[in-house]
Amino acid sequence: MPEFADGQEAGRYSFVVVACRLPVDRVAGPGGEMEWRASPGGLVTALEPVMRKAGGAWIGWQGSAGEAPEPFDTSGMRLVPVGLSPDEVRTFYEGFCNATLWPLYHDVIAPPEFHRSWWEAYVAINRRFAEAAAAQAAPDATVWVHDYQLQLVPGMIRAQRPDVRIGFFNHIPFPGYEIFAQLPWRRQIVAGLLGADLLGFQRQQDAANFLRACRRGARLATRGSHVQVPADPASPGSAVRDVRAAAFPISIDTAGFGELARREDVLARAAEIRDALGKPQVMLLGVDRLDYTKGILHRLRAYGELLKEGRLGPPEAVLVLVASPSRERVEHYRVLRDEVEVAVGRMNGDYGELGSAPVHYLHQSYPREEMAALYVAADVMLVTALRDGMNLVAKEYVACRHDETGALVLSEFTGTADELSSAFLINPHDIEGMKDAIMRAVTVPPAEARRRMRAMRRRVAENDVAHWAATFLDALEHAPGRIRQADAPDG
Ligand code: GDG
Repeated sequence: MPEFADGQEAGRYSFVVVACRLPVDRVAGPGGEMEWRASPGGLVTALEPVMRKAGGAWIGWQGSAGEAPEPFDTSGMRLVPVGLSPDEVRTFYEGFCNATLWPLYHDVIAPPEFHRSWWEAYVAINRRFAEAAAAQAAPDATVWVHDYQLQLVPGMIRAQRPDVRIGFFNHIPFPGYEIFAQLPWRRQIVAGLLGADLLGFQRQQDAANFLRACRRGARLATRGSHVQVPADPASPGSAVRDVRAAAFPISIDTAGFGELARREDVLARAAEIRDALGKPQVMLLGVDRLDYTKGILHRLRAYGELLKEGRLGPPEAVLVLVASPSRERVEHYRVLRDEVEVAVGRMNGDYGELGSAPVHYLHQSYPREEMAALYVAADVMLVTALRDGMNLVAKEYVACRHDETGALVLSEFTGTADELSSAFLINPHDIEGMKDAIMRAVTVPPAEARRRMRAMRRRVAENDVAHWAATFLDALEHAPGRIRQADAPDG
């Protein structure tokens, strides 16, 4: 085995994924014993089929505080848990990740908090992930690091293991420089990311924002989608390493959702859902993690006004609002939950009748089968995010509509809107515009609905998660990554 920095030996895995979360949660079973259970979420949904196929190691946190369990094998991959203490969950995960970076990167919809102690935790935990990755990676391995929780990891791995090829994918937006510049540690974040050979973003705009942060914040030269990074930071101006930053819009397991949506039990459940709702003519649906970026309150405001104006309402039309529990210990999420529940309660109080409520609110997580049944049952899907890296729910809905019926109301501020331009696009801040779009979706003539749905289904079929991963990994394999003399910059 070759040896690297600190006398470290190379590991065994030629493909290593590093993500904040493992694709499983450690939870208490019925008898109180701890067991592993597959966990929902955007990244897991996206990467699981790819990992299974490639085989390899996945490094991540198990989702609860405590010591890391021993690595183990499951579904054809090695899972390597990283432990976080209760204090680290508070400062790193709930703090710097979810109360600093998350709001900052989502256009400061909520005010980000800056605490130096949280930053120190971020550095320490990123190092822990980087060390675990460096220990698992075989000589010349490919390492794929994911998301905003681990932006320092590419640089830290490169320092230990210059032999490996490093890709990074950012699942959430990368903000404009005016917003990013607020971050007291912006220089370190850019330097950490530039440890990668290839940086993937959801939209062109996110990649452009990052390239601008390199020019403005780090005073680095860019040419097209390439950044020239000094190979030796101690002597800038000599040899450079090329890092590419480009858009790779993530997608879903389109065929998997399509199959689910054809299953007898799922179709029967979809019919049962409509019966339970009182057989409405129109079922509207919203499915999100209960998160302030998803525009749930804006959606409720528009729907509430439509109820008040008598343009929609039970028993003809009902809204099912699935808000899966998320980050419940972070203050902004607690406040949001209260606000959503007050709004739903008020609407049902004002416009409901015995046995007939305008909103069916579910603060629960469901198996994939139930999600598919909801998508099959719904006539109109409402995706009203104020800012969203991509939004997989919108794509899942489209993938489940085999008969080409159904309508998607989709916020312009999602990455998905760049791809699904045949949706009813809305600005969720424009309540009147959103109300009109909802009414157009509810009353769309069948031929127009079919034309729109067919175009969206074509796109989701072409760019599924396997295509996304293959495109990224192919680009990573061909990323320049070599050290050479600097070019003249774009200016
Ligand atoms: C981040 C970015 C980006 C939700 N509730 C349940 C459940 N889900 C699944 C959905 C979907 C996923 O979780 C949510 O993905 P989204 O894309 O809608 O949003 P985020 O969680 O915010 O994901 C986002 C994504 O990463 C991928 O890059 O698109 O912009 O914010 O797949 O179906 N799944 C199950 N039960 C639930 O109750 N089984």
